[in-house]
Amino acid sequence: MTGAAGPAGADGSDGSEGDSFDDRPQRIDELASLGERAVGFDDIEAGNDDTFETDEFQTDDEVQTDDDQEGAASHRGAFGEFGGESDAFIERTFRERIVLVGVALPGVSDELLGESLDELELLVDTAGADVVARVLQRRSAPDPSTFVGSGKVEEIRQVAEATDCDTVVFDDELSPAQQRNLEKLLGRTAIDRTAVILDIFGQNAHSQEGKAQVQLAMFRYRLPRLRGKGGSLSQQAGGVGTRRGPGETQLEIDRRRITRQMHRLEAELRQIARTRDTQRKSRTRAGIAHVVIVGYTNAGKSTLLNRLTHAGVLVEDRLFATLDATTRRLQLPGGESVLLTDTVGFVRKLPHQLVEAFRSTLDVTNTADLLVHVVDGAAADPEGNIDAVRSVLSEIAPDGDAAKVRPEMLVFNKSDRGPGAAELAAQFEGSVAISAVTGDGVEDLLLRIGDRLRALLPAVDLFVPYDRGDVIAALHRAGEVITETPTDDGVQISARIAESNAPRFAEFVTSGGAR
Ligand SMILES: Nc1nc2c(ncn2[C@@H]2O[C@H](COP(=O)(O)OP(=O)(O)OP(=O)(O)O)[C@@H](O)[C@H]2O)c(=O)[nH]1
Ligand SMILES: [Mg+2]
Repeated sequence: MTGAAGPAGADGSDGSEGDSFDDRPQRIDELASLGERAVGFDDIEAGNDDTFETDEFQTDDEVQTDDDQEGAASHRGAFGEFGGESDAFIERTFRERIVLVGVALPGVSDELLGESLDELELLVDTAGADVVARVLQRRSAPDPSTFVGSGKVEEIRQVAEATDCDTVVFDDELSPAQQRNLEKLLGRTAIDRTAVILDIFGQNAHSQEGKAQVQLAMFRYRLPRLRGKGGSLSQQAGGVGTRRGPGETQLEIDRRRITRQMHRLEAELRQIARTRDTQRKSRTRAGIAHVVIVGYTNAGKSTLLNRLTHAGVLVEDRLFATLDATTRRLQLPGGESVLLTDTVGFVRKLPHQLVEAFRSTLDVTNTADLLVHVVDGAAADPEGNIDAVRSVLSEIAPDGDAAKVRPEMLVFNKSDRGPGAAELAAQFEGSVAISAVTGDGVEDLLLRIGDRLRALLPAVDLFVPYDRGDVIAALHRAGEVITETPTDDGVQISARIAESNAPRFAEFVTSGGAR
C-alpha cells in the first residue's frame, strides 16, 4: 500500500505546501517497467468449449476439476463455493499475492494492454495486495466460458501454483459464469478489474452516502454471481417456522434478501439526493456560479481544492482517495464568489455498477456552470486519461448525450514534475498548466475561470438613461460590458451579468438574459 501524504495546504501557508506532499515518483511510472514479468503472449483464436457453464443457461453442471475432489485448494474466495462473507474481494489481513491476466482483443496494441495492466497493478496495490506475475493473451474474441482459451487457463493455473498466488485478477469484466468456471479450473479466487475497483471504493467510503453507494454497487455486482454453497441447490419444503416459501431454495432466499437490501439502499440514497437537491436549488437561487473539479484519479483534484480554499481534503498518492464531493466557496480575482466542488476521480473501464450507484453524487457535473478538468501532465498517457474522463462524463450526462456535458476547461497539473504539463497546455487551446503543489500557474487559472464564467453568460441588452451614470459604473464593476452605444437620451449597452447581479439591473434590460 502506498503511504498517505496527509492533508496538505490546509494551513494556508504560502509556498511551503510542497514540503507536506509525498514527493516519491509516481507508482504508475515505476510500474511501466514491469512489462518483462509478463509470461507467454501468444495468438490463440477464440474457441468455445460447451462443457462449461454459460450465462444464458444457468445450470448446476459446473466444470469438474481435480480440485473438486480435493476440496478446492483456494486460500479464500469471493463467490460461489469460494465465496467469503465479507464485503471485501481482496483479503485485508495479509497482502494477497496476485496474478494479473490481460487479454488483447483485435485493435488493442501491446502498448495499450501494457498500460492497462500497469494501471490494474496500481489498483491492486491500492487495494492492498501484491502482483507476482502477469499472463497475457491475444485473442480474436473472449471465450464465452472461460474468457481466455483452455490452454491459457492451464498456463495461468501453473503460474498461480508456481507463484503461490491467492487470487487471479482479470483486466476485463468477467461474466458470472466465466468467473465460476475459472475459479473451478484455477482452484482459487478469480476476480476482475471491477471487483478490485469496488474493493478500493469499499475501503475508502466514509460518509453515509458513500457507504450506501458502494454497498449498492457491490450488491449489483454480487447478485448475479450468488451461488448455492457446495453447488447443490436442494429444494427445501416450506413449513411452519420457516420463512421460506414452498420449494424455495437457499439461493432464492439469499437473492430475495439482497434485493430487499438493495431497495432499502436505493430509498436511502434517494432521500439523501433530495436533501442535496434542495441545498443546490437554494444555491442556484443565490446565483452563485458553481465550478466542479473533475478528472482522472490521482490527478491532483483535491490538492487543487486545498490550494485554492484550504479545505483540508484528504490528499493521497493512491487511487480514489476522494469519494465524497466537498464544496467550498472561493473568491475569484475579479471579486466574484463561486462554489468549488472536488469530486470522485475516474479511471479507464470504470465499473458500470459504480457509475450507476454514484449517479446522484456525480450529478453535480451536470449542474455545474464550468467543469475544471484536472489532468496529471506527468502521467504515462494524459490524453488517454482525458478520453476516459470525457467518456464517463458523457455516460452520466442527461440522456447519455455527450453534447449535454457542461463546458470544460482543461488544467494540466504537476508542472513541477517535468515539461509534460506545459507541452500539453500549449497543444490544447484554452487550457492552462499549473502545479497545485507549488502554486505555479494557479493565479492565471483563477483569472481564466473568471473569464470563462463570464463568457458563458448570455449577453443582455440594456438601455440606461444618461442620468443613471451610477448604473453604468455598476455594470462595469459587476459584469462584462461588451458594447456601449450612446443614443439621444441614454446608452445602449450589451453586457454579460452574473445571475446573482441580474436583479439589480432588471429594470434596464431590454432583451435577452434568460439563462
Ligand atoms: N508533484 C506534484 N504532485 C502533485 C501535484 N498535485 C497533486 N500531487 C500529488 O498527486 C497525488 C494525488 O493527489 P490528490 O490531490 O489526492 O489527487 P486526486 O485527483 O484528488 O485523487 P483521487 O481523489 O484519489 O482521485 C498526491 O500524492 C499529491 O501530493 C502537483 O502539482 N505536483
Ligand atoms: Mg481526491
